[in-house]
Amino acid sequence: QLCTNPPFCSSKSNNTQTQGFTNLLPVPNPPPLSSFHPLLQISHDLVLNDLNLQITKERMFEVEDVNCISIDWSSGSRCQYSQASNNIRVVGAEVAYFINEQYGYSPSKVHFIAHSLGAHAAGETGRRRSGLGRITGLDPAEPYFQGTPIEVRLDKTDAAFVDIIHTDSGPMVPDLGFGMSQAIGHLDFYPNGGIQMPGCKKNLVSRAIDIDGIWQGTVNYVACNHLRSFKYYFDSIISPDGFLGYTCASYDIFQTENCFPCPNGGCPQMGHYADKFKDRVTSGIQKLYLNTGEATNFARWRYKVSVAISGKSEVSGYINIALYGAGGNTKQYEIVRGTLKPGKTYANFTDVELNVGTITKVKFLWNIDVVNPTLPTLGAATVTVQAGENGNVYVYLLSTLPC
Ligand SMILES: [Ca+2]
Repeated sequence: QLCTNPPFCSSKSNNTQTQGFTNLLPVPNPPPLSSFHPLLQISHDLVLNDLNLQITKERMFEVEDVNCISIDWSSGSRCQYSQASNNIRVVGAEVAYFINEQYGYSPSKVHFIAHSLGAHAAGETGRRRSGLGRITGLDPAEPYFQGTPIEVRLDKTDAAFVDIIHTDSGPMVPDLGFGMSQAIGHLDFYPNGGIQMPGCKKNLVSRAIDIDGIWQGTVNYVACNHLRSFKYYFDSIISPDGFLGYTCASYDIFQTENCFPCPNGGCPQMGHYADKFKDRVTSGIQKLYLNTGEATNFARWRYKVSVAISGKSEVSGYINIALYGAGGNTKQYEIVRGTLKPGKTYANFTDVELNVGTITKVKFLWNIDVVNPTLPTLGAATVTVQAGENGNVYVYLLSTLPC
């Protein structure tokens, strides 16, 4: 059941170099590049394919000078899940051998970006070859791994830095959540709560009761949530200040209360730039929450917007705002809808589609639901905007409200 196809090895300066996997030859002069990113993937028709890996490499080359190696073990993964999950031991052993014997790179310069079962194969490599620099686990597979000893699965002892993106962490049966919910790395990101991703339909409820049946059944099932972890990583490569993760006790609390703004030490970023935070990881930081968009580009930036209004009578309507700054202007986002009462402050978090930077202007829009012949007016409004990234506060006073 071993991989028979060669991996695809390339670097920015030599995008066509290829080499077989099971019959490796020593590389006499490996390019002296800054680091080395093997992409260890699960090649499953509906999960990740060669095109995904090709475009990931090309995007990586836009931002840094690295060697990329894609490891194709599709012939070991396109079988019963129980067999595929055992095959990761062999894949992990072969890749450990490859790093040890063939390339002569310091393991500390190796970064695995590994999806699903591939994440545990990367963990197996790290168990056999200590000193790996980094493993990024993209929605590591749950069945046969969640709740197991650390020798069995990916964990934070497998590399100097282990970061995880959870995107399909609902239960496997019956909700077909393929990914682990357990936090297993130095930093575990749960975008959108980690279970249901915006832009994805809900996972089908499976009628199969055993995992092998479900795995085989995925030919009829598009693993949208499971694949999102990869897509977020892909977008993060070109978002050097996006995808900030906020430490919080749960996603519900993140949505409604004050796990905001980032503390003085800053927030770690989900995805490619997570390792900028590796020297600041403490035991109090592990589970991180953030929201994303529902389609590419998925990066979002979080602001808290508070609107205090005065006036004589309450009205029914809504308030929208748009932010303007050096980084551009955002679309309109709704802050409150319903009964607007004078004297009350309405606050909401909003995740906008660009990093506004220093805010220079806030566009404030409000409307009432019904035409009222008595022309109700709201009085002065104070709009306060706080940026999640640095806690900076911007206050705007409107002397009169449009009506
Ligand atoms: Ca491990």
